[in-house]
Amino acid sequence: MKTKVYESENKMKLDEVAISRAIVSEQSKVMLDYYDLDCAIVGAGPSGLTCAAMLGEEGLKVGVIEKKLSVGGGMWGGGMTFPRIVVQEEARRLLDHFGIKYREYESGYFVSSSVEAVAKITSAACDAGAEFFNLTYVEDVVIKGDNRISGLVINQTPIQMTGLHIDPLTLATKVTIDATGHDSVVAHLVRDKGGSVEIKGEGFMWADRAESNILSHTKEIFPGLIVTGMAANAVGGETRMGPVFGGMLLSGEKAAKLAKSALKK
Ligand code: 48H
Repeated sequence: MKTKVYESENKMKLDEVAISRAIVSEQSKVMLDYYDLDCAIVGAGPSGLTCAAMLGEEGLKVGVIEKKLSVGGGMWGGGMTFPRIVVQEEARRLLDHFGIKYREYESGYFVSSSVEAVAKITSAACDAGAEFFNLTYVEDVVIKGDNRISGLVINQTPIQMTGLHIDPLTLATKVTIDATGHDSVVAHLVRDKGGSVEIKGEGFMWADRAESNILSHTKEIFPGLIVTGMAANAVGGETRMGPVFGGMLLSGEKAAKLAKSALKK
């Protein structure tokens, strides 16, 4: 019987421990470097991803903190699991910017694959140098005497899921973006601990109104904290829009512009 040959003279032999060391060593370097950020984006849905790509393209040090294993937030599922999203004319240039294909349905409704949209915006954010911390959730903020958010308190999602009593770690950030969608988590954290943030709550479905007003709700709501995407509409007391995503992309872009000018100050 012939014995299988697994090794040849010229081929590098893979060492399991070297693989482990490579992962731990590289991630430790990234974490040490990225625990001091220009901008922390909480939530990797469409608005957070767009913001990350745009800020990264400006050469800023951006970390995206996402509590789930996968990025993309509510965009993967399109409408009621049909993996298609609609984008209106105002945001079509952003589909072009990210190289997302689309087809025009009737007049002015541009339809794209939700999977392609998540993949391409994420790819743009990675290419632009944004670093992702997935399976990590924000559980608190750092606010000191200057009454400004200067850091985020983070922990690992599996720790939250298992209810283990393990203390979190803290990272420093000059600007924080709340891109946590309907829950507007960071805004709630600040308000619930006495920060002067007013959260009006999300309204009924009214797509045209929601999409028309989202940019006016995308703003700094507390020193060092900008809200974007569905979080902006939830904080601003605005209506919802269903699976039309132009506003999410435009809001992420505006949040990036606001963060950039805040960083210049
Ligand atoms: C880390 C967290 C935490 C936390 C939550 O919901 P998202 O997709 O957010 P947006 O605003 O970019 O997009 C909204 C859109 O998907 C949507 O829901 C629309 C258009 N709805 C319209 C309608 O009428 O219903 O993504 C938010 C992300 C998610 O991935 C969360 O897991 C993450 O934020 N997140 N990450 N720490 N504490 N809380």
